[in-house]
Amino acid sequence: SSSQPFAAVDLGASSGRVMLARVGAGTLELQEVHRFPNRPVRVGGTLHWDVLGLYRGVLDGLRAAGAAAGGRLAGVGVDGWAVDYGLLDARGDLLGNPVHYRDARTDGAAEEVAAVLPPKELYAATGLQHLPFNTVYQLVAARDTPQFAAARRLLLVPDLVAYWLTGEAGTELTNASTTQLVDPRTRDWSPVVAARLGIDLDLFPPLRRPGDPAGHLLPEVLAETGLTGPVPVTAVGSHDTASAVLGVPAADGDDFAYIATGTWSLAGLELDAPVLTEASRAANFTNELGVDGTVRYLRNIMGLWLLQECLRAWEAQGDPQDLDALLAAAAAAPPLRSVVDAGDPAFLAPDDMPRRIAEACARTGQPAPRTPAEFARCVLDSLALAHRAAVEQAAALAGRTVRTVHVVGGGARNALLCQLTADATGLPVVAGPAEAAALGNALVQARAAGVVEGGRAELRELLRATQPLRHYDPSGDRAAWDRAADRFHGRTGRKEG
Ligand code: ADP
Ligand code: LRH
Repeated sequence: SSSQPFAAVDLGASSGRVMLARVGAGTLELQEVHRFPNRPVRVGGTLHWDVLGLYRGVLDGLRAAGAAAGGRLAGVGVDGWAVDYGLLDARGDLLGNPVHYRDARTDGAAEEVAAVLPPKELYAATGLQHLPFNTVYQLVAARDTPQFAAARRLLLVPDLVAYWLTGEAGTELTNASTTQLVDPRTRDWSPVVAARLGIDLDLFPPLRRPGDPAGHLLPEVLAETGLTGPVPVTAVGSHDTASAVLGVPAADGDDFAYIATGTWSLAGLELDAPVLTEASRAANFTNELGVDGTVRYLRNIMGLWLLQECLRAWEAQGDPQDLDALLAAAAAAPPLRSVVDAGDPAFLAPDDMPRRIAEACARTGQPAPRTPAEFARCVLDSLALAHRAAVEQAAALAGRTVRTVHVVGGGARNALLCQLTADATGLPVVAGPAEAAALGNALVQARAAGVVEGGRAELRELLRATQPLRHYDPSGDRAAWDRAADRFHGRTGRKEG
């Protein structure tokens, strides 16, 4: 048929990938052409992203995409994790490696900010949940450094990659909304917040929106990747979660919640307008901006990071685990034996995760898991409970009803997590696509290129028609989940509304 090849670059906290999407009327085929690990590096006491290593992976991926598509690409889009940035000097050269949001440099920054802009006012102006690593806190932590003094420009990570590919600098709106410097009502910078915090908004290149043109691959990039120009680059929902939410295969008119689960679980609703109430702030829900004028009303949950870090610890101790076998054993382990608060900042930094989980269980008077299978079960039960709390509270705070839960991202491949999420919420779960972010990325490009037409409903219809999905009905012991939810909320004080 007359489908067109688009490359979606998707940079996750655990891996980067370049996906080739062939898109046409009624056609959407996704092929993984290159995946590369994203391994942070601690040096000089600071945890960094290896951003040149990632860019190398992007170039290799574009070469592979071109090879798979016969040397020609109809477009490229870049999305990635939120909040982090690189600084450029007056010549446009990168000043140092971007710092990882899990680095400890932001310790104490929230208190510093609160002293000049109280949390209630900051929330009323930006609608952003408190996360200790929001870009504003990173900027407060960085602003007295010599590097910052030399900075003339700040580029969020996906925008930095797009800048290297094209030579053109912009700030894509969905990811800009995670800086805590954007007003979700105007969908533009908040000059008031920036002024109060002494942050110079001129550091940010001009805003662009998903679907806006973002330049063309530079000659040096064409040479490096073997591609034939011109290859347009299009701004997509450059926050990976914004692209993933567009990639949710909901039917038109569905009352749905989504859970984008990978390194993080981002659980919530798609809304037309932000919820900026004090109850919403107290429950720590965020109003990030989505594609096509939407608001992503959600809460960050620690996610499969808990499992990733357990696996890393066991490997370092000479006890590497096979994920499939581990999940099979976890499915057979006793349910709801002990649960931890998957929102607890104690789990944020990289460290010995099994030890921290065992400590959290001991602190709350529960038996500590002993075997890898018991740890995995504890993590997945805890995530399912946190998913339930976020879905229920988001619905209550936004005054909405939820009838279906869509699980997208790498966690959609985890059948046990999907089933436990159905059991805990008491709602049917539709799982997939696992690469929702890449699909959302490609769909925005294809629409901008005129290859597909329509709004979210039409784009999602194409997803439903083409992507394999799995269905999970709630099963198991409802009363046991209700009791666990009560215990869990009682302990963490997170039950709101
Ligand atoms: P990120 O974008 O944050 O890097 P992903 O969306 O790629 O994360 O999700 C990665 C996670 O998905 C892994 O940590 C793992 O727990 C889970 N995952 C990936 N593949 C599978 C699989 N085949 N079975 C079970 N879980 C999987
Ligand atoms: C997921 C994600 C999430 C952010 C976090 C920093 O990859 O973008 O939405 O909160 O990374």
